[in-house]
Amino acid sequence: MEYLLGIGSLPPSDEATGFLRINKDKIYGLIRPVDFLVTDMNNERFDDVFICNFGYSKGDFSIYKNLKNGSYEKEIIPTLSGAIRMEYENMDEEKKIVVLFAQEHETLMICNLESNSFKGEKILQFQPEYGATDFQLKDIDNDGDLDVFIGAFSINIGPKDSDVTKDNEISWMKL
Ligand SMILES: [Ca+2]
Ligand SMILES: [Ca+2]
Repeated sequence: MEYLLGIGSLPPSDEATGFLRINKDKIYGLIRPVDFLVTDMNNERFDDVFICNFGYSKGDFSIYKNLKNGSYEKEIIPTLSGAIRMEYENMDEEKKIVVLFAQEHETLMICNLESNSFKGEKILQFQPEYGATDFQLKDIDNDGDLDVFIGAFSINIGPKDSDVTKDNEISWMKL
């Protein structure tokens, strides 16, 4: 399988001009998509796709369910802009989707499959100026439970414009 993700508008925008090409099929109308993950989430032998539609003021994290005829049906998990990265991992003996939202929401969310539909649960949230950019799930202390590394680019604004300072930060938290 070959995949190509097109962001559409690179500068901040709510234009739905992004796309994901899957071999000869295409999912159109994506709002600045920046990450995707392919998996057969309902074990029907047809791959479904999770997409981070980062957007600007609008955006979402969604699953596109494979309708087995070359088309996909979108189901929004949360309507929230800034979805930037996701991971699919075994947690508590279940496969779960973990999604990071930037764009002032600065939120880490776990999505669980309930009654054939995904529900997002917020597990961490930072200040709007946090500037989350990336994360990784690793069992850092070898206790059998995944922990999370979060990379952030925060902007601390001082009393004058000239006092703007920028810091890079990596945080580590137990999930
Ligand atoms: Ca499927
Ligand atoms: Ca651990």
